[in-house]
Amino acid sequence: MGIEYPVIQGGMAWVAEHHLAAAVSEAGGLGIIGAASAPAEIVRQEIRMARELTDKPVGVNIMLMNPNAPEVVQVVIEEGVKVVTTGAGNPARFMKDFKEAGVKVMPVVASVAMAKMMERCGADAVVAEGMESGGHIGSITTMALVPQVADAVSIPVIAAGGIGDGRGIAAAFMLGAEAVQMGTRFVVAEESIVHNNYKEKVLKAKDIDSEITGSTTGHPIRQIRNQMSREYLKLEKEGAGLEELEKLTLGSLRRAVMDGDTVSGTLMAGQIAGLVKKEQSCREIIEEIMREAGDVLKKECGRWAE
Ligand code: TUI
Repeated sequence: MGIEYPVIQGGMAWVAEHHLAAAVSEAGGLGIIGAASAPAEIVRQEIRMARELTDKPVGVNIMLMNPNAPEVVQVVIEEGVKVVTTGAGNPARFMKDFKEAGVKVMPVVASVAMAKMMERCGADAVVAEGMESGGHIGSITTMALVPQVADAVSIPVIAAGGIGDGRGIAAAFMLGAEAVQMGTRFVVAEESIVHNNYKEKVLKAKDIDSEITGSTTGHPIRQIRNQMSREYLKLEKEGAGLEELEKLTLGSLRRAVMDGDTVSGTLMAGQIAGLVKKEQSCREIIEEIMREAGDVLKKECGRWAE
């Protein structure tokens, strides 16, 4: 991928716009623009604006539940983006177009079966994402998922979910990953456009402060506990229908990210938020975590060599 460090930034809806993606790439990682539910032309503009900020490669995350996904795929190809991650679904129907255009595809998977299917249909790598992650998640932890995926496929595995510092990177390597994807730590980056109220919630969160809504809808979402998550879970417990639940969450991530509404907004974040304690530039984050990873790996190797 032509990057210096094996650190990929999660393609977070509303959060992963051009400033953040360009800053991560400029710092030697792989910045990703999260297309989420944006119209394709907005994604085109985001790609172009990122390129004004960096000459390094920037990828795009395609959220497959977006009805506009086919148009976003075309824009990504037209704009000459070289690497794509996908989430919340199966990208098989786009694989032929991506291959023909020379785009590397790294689907996010939450199970071994999905990882194998993605390898069969031509994925260049898979992001094995555990349920410690923020946002839309599967049901297996990173610790259990990554080694099972690494054994099941021969393409590179990127670990995601619960990784927030160099110890997490070192651990991911031990589990068979060749790179990591981080989201929550980048939510509070200096270059992240996330509203300060949201950043404060992440910085103050403890290990147990997230919860999962939407388990009954088939789209479980990890977020920091607040009035919104409590109300949602209450409605779910009372057997509310999809329509009523969707009414509650309509625009709720945008409200949190853009308006700083920490009451009725959805504060997506991973379980690792508890160790994210300060706002830093993307360069500081990446340099710090790579130094930490090197330190712990050297220390452990020395211990085991004795
Ligand atoms: O996609 C994510 N995380 C996200 S997407 C998102 S936007 C959203 N907002 C409201 C409702 C739903 C989405 C917020 N966070 N992570 C990647 C990921 N992909 N996690 C789990 C999966 C996944 C799940 C099922 C990947 C494949 C899959 O396969 C289903 C199939 O079609 O076989």
